[in-house]
Amino acid sequence: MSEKEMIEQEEWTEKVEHSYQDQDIQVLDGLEAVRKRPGMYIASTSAKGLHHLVWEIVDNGIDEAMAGYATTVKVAVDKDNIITVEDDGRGMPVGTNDKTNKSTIETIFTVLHAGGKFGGGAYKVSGGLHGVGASVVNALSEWLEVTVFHEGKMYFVRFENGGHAVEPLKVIGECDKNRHGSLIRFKADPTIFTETTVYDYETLRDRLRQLAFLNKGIRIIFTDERIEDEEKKTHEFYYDGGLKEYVKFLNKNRSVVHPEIIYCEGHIDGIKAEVAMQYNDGYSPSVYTFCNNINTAEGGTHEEGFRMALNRVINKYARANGFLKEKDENLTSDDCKEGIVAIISVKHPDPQYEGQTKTKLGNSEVRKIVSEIFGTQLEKFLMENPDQAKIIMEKCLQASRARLAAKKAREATRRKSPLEIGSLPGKLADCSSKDASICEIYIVEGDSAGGSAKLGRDSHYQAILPLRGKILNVEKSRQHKVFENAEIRSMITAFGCGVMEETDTAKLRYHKIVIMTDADVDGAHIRTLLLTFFYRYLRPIVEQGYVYIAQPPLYKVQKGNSVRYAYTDRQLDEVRKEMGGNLSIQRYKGLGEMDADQLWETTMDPKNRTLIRVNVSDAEAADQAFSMLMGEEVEPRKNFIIENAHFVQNLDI
Ligand code: 1YM
Repeated sequence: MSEKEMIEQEEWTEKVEHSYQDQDIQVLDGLEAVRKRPGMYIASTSAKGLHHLVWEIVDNGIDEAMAGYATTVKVAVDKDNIITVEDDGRGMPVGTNDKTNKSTIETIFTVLHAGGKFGGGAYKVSGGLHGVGASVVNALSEWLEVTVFHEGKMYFVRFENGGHAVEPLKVIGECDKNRHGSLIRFKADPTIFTETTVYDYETLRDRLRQLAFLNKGIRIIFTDERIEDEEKKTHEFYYDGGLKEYVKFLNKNRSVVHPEIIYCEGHIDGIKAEVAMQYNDGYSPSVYTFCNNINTAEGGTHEEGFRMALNRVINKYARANGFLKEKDENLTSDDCKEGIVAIISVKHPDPQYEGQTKTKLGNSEVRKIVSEIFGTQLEKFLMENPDQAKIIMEKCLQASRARLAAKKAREATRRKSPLEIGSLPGKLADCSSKDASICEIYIVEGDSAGGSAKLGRDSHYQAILPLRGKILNVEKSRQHKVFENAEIRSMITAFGCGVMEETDTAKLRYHKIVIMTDADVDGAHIRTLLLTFFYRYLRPIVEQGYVYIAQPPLYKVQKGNSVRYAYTDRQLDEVRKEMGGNLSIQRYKGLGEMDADQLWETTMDPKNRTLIRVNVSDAEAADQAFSMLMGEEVEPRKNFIIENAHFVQNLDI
C-alpha cells in the first residue's frame, strides 16, 4: 500500500470510529448531501458550476503531471456534452481499501474529500478554490466511468444513480505493458444542472491554454467534437517557456518597448515563485497573479511582494545610474507599472485565501519570498542588460512626469461633497432624489437625444448627462489628457465616487449608470469608448455591477392606432406575424428620431425597458479585448473586424 493510501485509510478509520452508522449509509449520505445542496460544494448549478466539474478532474491530471509522472492531459467534449479527461500518469491506485472493503478508486469517488486531500503532488491545486473532490463530480453526474491503465491491464468501474458503483472495480482487458494512466468520462446530471449542460468552447479552451502556460512542459490537448471546423476542433497547448510565453501571448496585440521578457524563478522554504514581465507602450498595467494555478483576482501577498521588489529595484537602479538625481522624489509603484504585463505564479502547499471572493492570497511569508526571488533576479537583469534597463527607466520616468501633470488636472474633477450642486457639470440634468440606491444616470449620445431624454424621464430618480460627440479613447491617451477631457470630467464629477485607486462606490451618486447610444456602428463605438473608460478608470463600478446598457428599439411597427416596438430583427419577424398585413415599419436610425414619450416608453420606463448589466467575469479577456479594439496596433484590430464582419454588419443594417 502506498503512503498516500495509508493516510487515506487512517482518515477513513477515524471517520467510522466516530460514527454508529453503516458505512454504506454514510457513503450514500455524503453523496446525497451533495446532490441535495450542490451549491455548498460547487459555485453554482449554472454554467460556472458545470465547468467546475471539468476543472476538478483536469486538476487531478495536472497534479499528476506536476508531480512528474504524466506528460500529457487530454480533454475532450463530445457531441452529447460528455467529458473525457485522460492522463498518462501512474494511473489511480487499483488496490483495495481494507476498511471500506472497496477499491481505492471507488472510495475516492464515493467518499467526500477522500481523494481531493491526498492525491497528486506536493502542490495540490484541489482543495483550493474549485477543488471540490472527485466524489462531488461523481455525485453530480448522471454517470461516471473510470478506466485505469496499469501494468498491462485495464481496470474499469462505472458509477450511476447518484454515484453508486454498478459493479466493483474489475479488470476488463489487457493493454500495452507500457501504457499507464487514468481516463475519466462523465455526463453532468441535467436534473442538477437545470440551466444548462452544454459546455462553452471558449471557456474550456482558454482555461486549458492558461493551465499550459502556467505549467511549462505539460502538454494539454483539447478536442471539441461539437465543432465542425477542423482547425478549431483540436488544440494542442504546450509551452516550454511557460510564463514567458504567457507574457508574449498577452502582449501580442501591443507594441513592446524592450525585446526581452524578464523571467525569474526560485524556491524558498518549499514555496515556488515564478515571475515573467515585459513593458509595452500602453499606460495601464496588466498584472495577473496565480496561486496553485488558481487566478487570485484580488491579488494578495504574492502581488505585494512583486510590487515592493519592482519599486525597490527600479528606484535603486535609477539612482545608481543617474536617472534620478539626489533631489528627485522616488518613482511610485504606479510609475513602475505603467504599461507592464506581468504574471506572478506561486505554488504553495498550504494556501490561505481571503477577500470577498476568496481570491486573495493571504499567506504572509509569501510577500518576502516573492520579493526576494524576483528582486534579486530583476536587479541582475538590469545590470546585465543596460540598453533595456535604460528603456525601462525612461518609461517609468515618463510615467512619473505624466502622473504629476495628471494630478493637477484631476484635482479639478473632485467634488467637494457628492451632494454639492454648485460643482456639478452644467449639462447634467440631475434627479431630485438623493437616495443613490434608486437613482439612475443616463449617459446619452448627442444633445438632441439628450433633450428627448430630459423631457421624457422621471426626474425624481433619473438624471441625464448628454455627451457631445465621441469621448476620448483612454486606451491611447495619457492620464493627464484623460483628466483634461471635458466629457470625462463631467462623468467623474457627476458620479461622485472618485476615480482610479480612489474610486469608492460607497460614494456613488447613482446605482445605475446607463449607457444609452444609438443602435448603429457609431453608437457601438461610443459605447466601447465609455466602457473602456469605466474599465480603466472606474473599474469597481463595472466589477460591482453598476453599469448598464440601454436597449433602444430598432423598429417601430404600426397598424392603424396600435404601435409595437421591436428590439431585434427576430422580434420584428415575430411582431410582423402577430400583427398581420398593412404595417408601416420605421427603422430608427438614432435615439434622436424618437420623441420624449417614445424614448420613455421604449427605453427608460422600468416597466418596459431592457437594461443589459455589464459584467467583467474575466478580467484578462476584457483587458485583451479593450487593448485590441482601442490600442495602437492596427493589425489585430483589422483581423478582429474581418473575423467579426457579420457582427459589425448586423449593427448597421
Ligand atoms: C483524469 C484524471 O485523476 N489522475 C491520477 C490521480 C491519482 C494518481 C495518479 C495517483 C496519485 C498517487 C499515487 C498519490 C490520484 N490518486 C489518488 C489517491 N486523472 C487523475 N493519477 N498513485 C496514483 O498521490 O500518491 C487520488 S487522485 F488518493 F488515491 F492517492
